[in-house]
Amino acid sequence: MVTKGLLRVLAVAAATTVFAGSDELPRAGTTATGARDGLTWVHVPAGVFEMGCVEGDGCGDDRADEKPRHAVRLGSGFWMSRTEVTVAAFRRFVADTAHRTTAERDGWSPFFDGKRLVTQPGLHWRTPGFAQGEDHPVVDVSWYDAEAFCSWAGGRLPSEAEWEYAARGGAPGRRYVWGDQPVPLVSGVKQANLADDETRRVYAGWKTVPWYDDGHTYTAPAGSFPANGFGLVDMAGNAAEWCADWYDERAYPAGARAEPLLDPRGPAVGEQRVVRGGSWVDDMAYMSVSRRYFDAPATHNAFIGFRCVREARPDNAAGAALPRPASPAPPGTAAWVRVPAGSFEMGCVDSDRECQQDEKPKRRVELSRSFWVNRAEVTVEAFRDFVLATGHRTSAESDGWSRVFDGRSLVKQPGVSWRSPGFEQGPSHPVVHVSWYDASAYCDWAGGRLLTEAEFEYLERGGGPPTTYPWGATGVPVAGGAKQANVADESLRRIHPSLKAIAGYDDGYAFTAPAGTYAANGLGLVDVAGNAAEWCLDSYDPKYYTLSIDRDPPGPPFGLQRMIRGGSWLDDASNLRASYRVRDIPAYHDPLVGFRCARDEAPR
Ligand SMILES: [Ca+2]
Ligand SMILES: [Ca+2]
Ligand SMILES: [Ca+2]
Repeated sequence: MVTKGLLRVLAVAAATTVFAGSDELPRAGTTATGARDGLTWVHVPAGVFEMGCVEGDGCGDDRADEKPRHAVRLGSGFWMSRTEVTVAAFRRFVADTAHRTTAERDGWSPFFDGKRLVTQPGLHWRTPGFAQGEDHPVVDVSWYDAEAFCSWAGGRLPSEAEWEYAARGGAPGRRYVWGDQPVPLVSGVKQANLADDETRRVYAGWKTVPWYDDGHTYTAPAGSFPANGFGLVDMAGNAAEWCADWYDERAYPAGARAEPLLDPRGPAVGEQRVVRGGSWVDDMAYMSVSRRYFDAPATHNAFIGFRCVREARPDNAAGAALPRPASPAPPGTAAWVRVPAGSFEMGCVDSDRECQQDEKPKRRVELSRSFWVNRAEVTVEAFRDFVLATGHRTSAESDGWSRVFDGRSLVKQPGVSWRSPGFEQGPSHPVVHVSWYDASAYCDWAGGRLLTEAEFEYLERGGGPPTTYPWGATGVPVAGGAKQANVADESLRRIHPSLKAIAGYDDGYAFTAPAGTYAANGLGLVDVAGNAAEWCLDSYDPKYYTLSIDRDPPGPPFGLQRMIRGGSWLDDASNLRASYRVRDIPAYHDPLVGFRCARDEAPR
């Protein structure tokens, strides 16, 4: 059945492929229309070029990362979208995949007020803060969104070398896409949409290109300015563009080389992805073809967009149509428990001497409606169902690395993800190496949502009186003679002897344990304390408890970090306190943090 579906999709692609039946590689400059995306794609030939700072450009201390200039060989030609990915093309992608962008999940994006970026709720690719036509470049897209689009379109993001090669358009040694003139004009013809007189009309005092008016304050329709030697437009300005590579200021090889570098792809591990080309908000300082900059992959703003590349096989002009994942189905492996409405003391317990400021003041919180919650943390098996149904790619997989515990701290390691977590996990273990975005996408699919922080602490207290720990007043997770949680214990200390653990307690598991190995709490839930720590819905505000409403508190309206509660297999007593608040950026992933979902209606 899968094969039949694939054949049908390929047949559709073949019907719209310009080169169907041809064995010849396309000539440079040949164009084709993308089957899915509707974009125009240009064939860029293989070749050798000089990458980096050109003579006469200076490239001072703040641009040392553009040196030394060095030869690069791109071993094969490729297709590249002629323009930045447009709003229209992105809309087709979203209609086809129901993709929710990072900005949409965050619930906010930065708005440029003329001096600085101000976090503002409700901004995303559909509403970036200014009017955009369908033919404008899509912005407010993260690197993850860009990667997902390019994959859907049958390609990938360009490497940094491919991007610079494409931007140079076959003309060697130029400082700018259009030549060496430090003004975006060639024979009186305007060359790019950047910070100009139009920009200054809205953002008085902003640094702009003097005596230049390109007619656009914000983004311009893709292709409003002349194409370069390869037939590509807007390689300078309009939207800046995500590249595939991790940024490394020392990415370029030091010293003389006999041979050009072949198809460089950047480092395996990093924190920031390369951005190229400058945007509508940038002046000439960002317009040099060799200019490199970067942002964290979850970044989204009104300046950065992207374009994709595609392998130049003869049959790939329109993009190979990928097999669609099966349509989303409800999870079969997750059990749900109904939690009654009620009220409880939230925050620091009086007798607890380890409380942090953000756990205070303690207050009575009411949850006015019953809700449903996963009995256990979402398991590897349930998460696999989700991935098979939706084709979801986790943040860790997109990053190409996650963190492993080396006995002292969490260190980045390539190839680690939920599929390959760095230690043994069976199907009923809690899934880890998942970001808040992954958790949020899973709960959407499961017909639910993440838990609010108040709901989570309510679950931790399990309907009992307020105590320091979810299981009682003492730091050892034993109650009624039964072990209560998988935490940092003697099992873990047998592997890492110097580790801080709960002395004398042995829960039998060094890393994660199968869901439900320990006693259920008063609400019938397992592993609320320990095993995997759990992402919550709420953003973090250290003062939230002083400001919050006490009935169904929803969490702050927005923030840069999301809450993590409950402690993990690597935590000893103090991090397992029921009121303890941990948080991180939503793109964070490690071997400690998983999640469970809530829903307001009974699962069907
Ligand atoms: Ca402009
Ligand atoms: Ca651009
Ligand atoms: Ca343990």
